[in-house]
Amino acid sequence: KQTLRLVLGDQLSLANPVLVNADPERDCILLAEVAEEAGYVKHNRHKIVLIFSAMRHFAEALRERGFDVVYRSFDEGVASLFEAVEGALADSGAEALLVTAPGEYRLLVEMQSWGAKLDGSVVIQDDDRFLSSVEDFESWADGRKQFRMEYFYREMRRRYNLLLDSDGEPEGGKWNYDADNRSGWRSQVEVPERPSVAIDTITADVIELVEDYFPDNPGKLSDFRLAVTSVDAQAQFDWFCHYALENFGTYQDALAEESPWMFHGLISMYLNIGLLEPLAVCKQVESAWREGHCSLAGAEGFIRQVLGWREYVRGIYWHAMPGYAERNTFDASRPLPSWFWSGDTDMRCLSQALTQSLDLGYAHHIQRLMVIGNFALLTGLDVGEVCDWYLAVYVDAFEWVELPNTLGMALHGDKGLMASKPYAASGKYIQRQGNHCSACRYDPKQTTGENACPYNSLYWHFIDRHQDYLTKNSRMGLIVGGWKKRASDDRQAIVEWGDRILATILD
Ligand code: DLZ
Ligand code: SF4
Repeated sequence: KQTLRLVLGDQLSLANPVLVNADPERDCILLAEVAEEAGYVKHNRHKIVLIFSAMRHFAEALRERGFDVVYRSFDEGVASLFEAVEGALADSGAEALLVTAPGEYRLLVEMQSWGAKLDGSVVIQDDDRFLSSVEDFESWADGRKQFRMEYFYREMRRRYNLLLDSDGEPEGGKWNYDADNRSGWRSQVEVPERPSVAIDTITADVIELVEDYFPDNPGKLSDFRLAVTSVDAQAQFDWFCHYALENFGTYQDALAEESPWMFHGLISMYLNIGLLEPLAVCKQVESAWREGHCSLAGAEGFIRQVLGWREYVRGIYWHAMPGYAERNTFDASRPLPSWFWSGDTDMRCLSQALTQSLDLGYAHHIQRLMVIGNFALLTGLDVGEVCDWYLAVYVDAFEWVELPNTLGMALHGDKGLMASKPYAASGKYIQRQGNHCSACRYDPKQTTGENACPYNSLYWHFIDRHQDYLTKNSRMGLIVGGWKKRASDDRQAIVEWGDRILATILD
């Protein structure tokens, strides 16, 4: 064979640029389950099963297309992608290696060193499966003092002609329907039951393997229910469009006791590993709206996430790496409490968000941002540790998407490069958005005292200790002003209670 084409565990689509021009006669394709990728954080077992099983199914699909596929399974003990490549080059006699640029900076740097270490040539191709290339984002960013997702998103809407009327203006006359997409949850409607994906023998084998090799990683595999092929992922997405999209927008920001996934799409993991394509899902949702299956606000909310935020965070990542990972606006350095790995806390909202994250590898946006992330922001947990936790725990987490969302958006570690204000909130916000508080031992209306919701004193503690910084933020200045006007006795009592919470809650 002439060329070895390496396909990574999150590049499983036929649109992957290394496969587009592949020739079964001349080329050989390599997929490898390796210790280094499976071990650089304590990945959720759902994530490992998803990736390994999807890799194995994809290898089968390539073989059915006539390709010569080299597949290294985890129990062969291959240490790294480099080792797998070295072996496959020697075995196949190929002279060149072709790979699509990886989604993580650490792996790109590593791959850039391969050429010098191997006999053959190494070509790293751009990943064109995104709707905004790294260069597109750079030219958008060039000369802007501040980045705002909203403006990036509007350009993307125009560029891809999504939700535009015949004059090229936004449908309904507005670009942004966020205000219609943030109802609180009081069990207003029934949450539809999600169909499970059948587990075939390939997935069953992988589950067994992962249970053997990763006994200490989080993830309750008896609940594994993810699609591992593009056909099944599409069927899950079709189900969403039929049964959940109708309520998706309204309850996008809601927090529910009774369901871990509410009306959410649950497709980020499929988009991120290549089983679904971003433009196709946006178009399908636009059609659903045009056919009357959901509100304009709901369709806009969905498309904003995929066409806007998802592309924007990737742009920020490649724009700001490698220094980005080291940023830490508030010098947050408290160690992650051990219960982040068990969910064992009396704070009901937080316990539920942590538990489902660990058990299922999934939590929706508001749980990640306003329950877990907000807690980490208010208590000043170590930015690096929190980022590693998110990278490990979620099935859809790859650094290009995880780092800007965690370090930038949730922890404001980048001084607002990513989002215009810190997403700090008290228990009042969590109470408004959902029904956890009525099942909680704490009271969201109290700020001090044994029954007070910890988020309340922690919120003011955060405002107080970072007032000099926050006062300069146009969206936080008023809050700081209001805090300073409160009677000093009140402030002192709240800060002292916050100190006590910090001293006791973070074991
Ligand atoms: C996340 C992951 C895991 C758990 N295992 C593998 C693997 O064994 N082989 C592989 O090719 N990819 C794996 N991945 C995905 C890679 O880590 C991913 O390609 C990089 O993080 C770049 O986004
Ligand atoms: Fe969460 Fe506070 Fe409500 Fe309890 S009272 S569920 S800790 S917001």
